[in-house]
Amino acid sequence: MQRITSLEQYQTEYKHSVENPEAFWAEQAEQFTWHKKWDKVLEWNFDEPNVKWFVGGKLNITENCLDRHLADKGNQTAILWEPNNPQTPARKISYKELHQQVCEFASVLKNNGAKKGDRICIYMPMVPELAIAVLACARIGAIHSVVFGGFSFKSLSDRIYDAECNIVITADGAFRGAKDIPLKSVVDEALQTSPSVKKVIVLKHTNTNVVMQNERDVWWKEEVEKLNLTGIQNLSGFKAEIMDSEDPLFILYTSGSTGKPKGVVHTTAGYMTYVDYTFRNVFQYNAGDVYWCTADVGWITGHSYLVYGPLLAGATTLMFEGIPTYPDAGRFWNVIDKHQVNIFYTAPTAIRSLEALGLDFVKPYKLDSLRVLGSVGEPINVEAWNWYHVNIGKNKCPIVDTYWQTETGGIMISPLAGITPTKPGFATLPLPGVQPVLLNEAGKELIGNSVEGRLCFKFPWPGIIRTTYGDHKRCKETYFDVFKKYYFTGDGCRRDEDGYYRITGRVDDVIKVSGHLLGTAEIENAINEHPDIVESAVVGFPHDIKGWGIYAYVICDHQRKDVDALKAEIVQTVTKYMGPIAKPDKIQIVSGLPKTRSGKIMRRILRKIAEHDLDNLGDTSTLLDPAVVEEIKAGAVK
Ligand code: 7RM
Repeated sequence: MQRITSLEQYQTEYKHSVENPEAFWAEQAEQFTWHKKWDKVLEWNFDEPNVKWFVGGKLNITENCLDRHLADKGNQTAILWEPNNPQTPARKISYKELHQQVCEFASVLKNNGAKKGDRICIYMPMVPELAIAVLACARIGAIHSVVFGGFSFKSLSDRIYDAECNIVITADGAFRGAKDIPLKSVVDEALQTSPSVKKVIVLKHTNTNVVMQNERDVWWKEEVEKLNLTGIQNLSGFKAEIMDSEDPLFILYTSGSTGKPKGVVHTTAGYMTYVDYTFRNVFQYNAGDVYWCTADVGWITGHSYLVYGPLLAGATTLMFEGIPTYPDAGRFWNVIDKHQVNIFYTAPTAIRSLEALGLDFVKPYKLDSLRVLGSVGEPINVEAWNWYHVNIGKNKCPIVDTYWQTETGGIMISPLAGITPTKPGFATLPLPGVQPVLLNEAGKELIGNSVEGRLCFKFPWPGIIRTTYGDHKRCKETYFDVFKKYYFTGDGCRRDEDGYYRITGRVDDVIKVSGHLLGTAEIENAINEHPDIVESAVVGFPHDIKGWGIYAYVICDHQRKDVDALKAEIVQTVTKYMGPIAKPDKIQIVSGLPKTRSGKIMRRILRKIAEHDLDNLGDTSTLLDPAVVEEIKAGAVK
């Protein structure tokens, strides 16, 4: 499959994609294996919203990820797995082997009662079986809902409950650096409030002790062995279920402004076409390259650019179980040399934390296999961009700063590696098929360059969110009603004098902490689980490494003298209910919160205090009790 190779070609292709989007995307979708071609490329309106791509088409995405490559790439490595412990051998799984294992596990799912349309929750460590589980669901037409292994039982059970999953796929535990996280016991706790779950399939990985519940819990390995024991293979899973273009492929939960996470729904053909196109063009993948995306499959980046995008393109995708600082802060660079990685895609927060630990961890490594570097998840600051460019890319690797969201399915604004001239801090230009606009607060389009506003898209692309699971109204209200006729991202953005886009950050109540999108309301709910806390308000504050840190203002229902112990308990509570990623960095105990007369918390004021911008609190006269602001200012945590 060819790709864009010059800036002129990008410009021509962009123009074509805007003038004739249906022809453009149909050309991209031609290469795939279809059981039936589409009748119509696109049907859409942003009012309901209702978006359908490749209407009437029939296909299975795993035939395009796997079967399609068997003839010429059967023996090529599909997944290259690097374990948490550098002493454990790496694993190489060829396209042929991956195909076989996906088919086997698809049979296991069927034998355990799974069928097309079921929702299956996957809560696993970063091991190849995670990708196998994802693909096996897609093989049989079940809708996967992967929950990040760093989330705790409450977040997990909320997600299982919302999607009414009937099966959970998990492992005994996960290795993360020196730690060993007992995933199965978190599942057990979550399932106490998840009546929909009938089966739990457990992979043995850490050998942590687990309690297996009779009837409900089965071992992955035993279920696969059963297939072979019967002598005749159970072939039902081997044959891919034929899906409609618009059948849901997966649900992925993302944080929103309320405490309830939103189940973003992606469908089959559009998502497939979009992640394949963007993967090949943004990273400029060449046959034989080793490509490494460090994101966890629990996030959209892992779905689109660790599993689906690379496999659709027939690439070798590296999957890493561990963390950047184990056994030391040179691990990323060690893995790059060890596996001769050509394309490396990571997050600014990882770059900043490794930068802070010093160049001694970089120096032992050559890094000469690298050709392209990528960044995703939050704005990359100029300093981190330069450090990455000079010390990792040795001044010769283009950096693709890729802007996109869970809801967009794939990359929206980004350089094409080595083709689009880059500027540190800028995601640069929209990909073909992407039509960004900047609106002012009144919803008026800002025309021309050197303008700043709210980033929206005015035309659908194939990877766009279709609905929020079980609640279409929420999808409409969150993304399509804020500005009529536009998809609204929730991000602020500047278009500079050259027409280059620079994302300035969220304009709503979600914060990006170390690249993880967290809702302040969800964190508040977790804090409020502490028996002594009556109310809390969470805001973000700029953090050198994490991008944003979490600042929590809490009201305690009685005077506790042991303030430090109380704060430690709050941190523990959040870890227990939500997971360590949501731990507050700063906690301030207050007697009240700044509220309007109608009872709304004035977060603007709390944000300013968290940033120590005490002289610019704006108008506080509309507050119910302005005195509380003085108290909070006086007690602000440095
Ligand atoms: C892929 C992902 C989405 C939010 C998005 C932005 C922020 C992501 C960039 C970025 C500036 C980037 N999905 N964001 N990438 N901001 N430059 N290159 O992260 O759903 O988890 O988050 O992340 O605020 O709206 S996500």
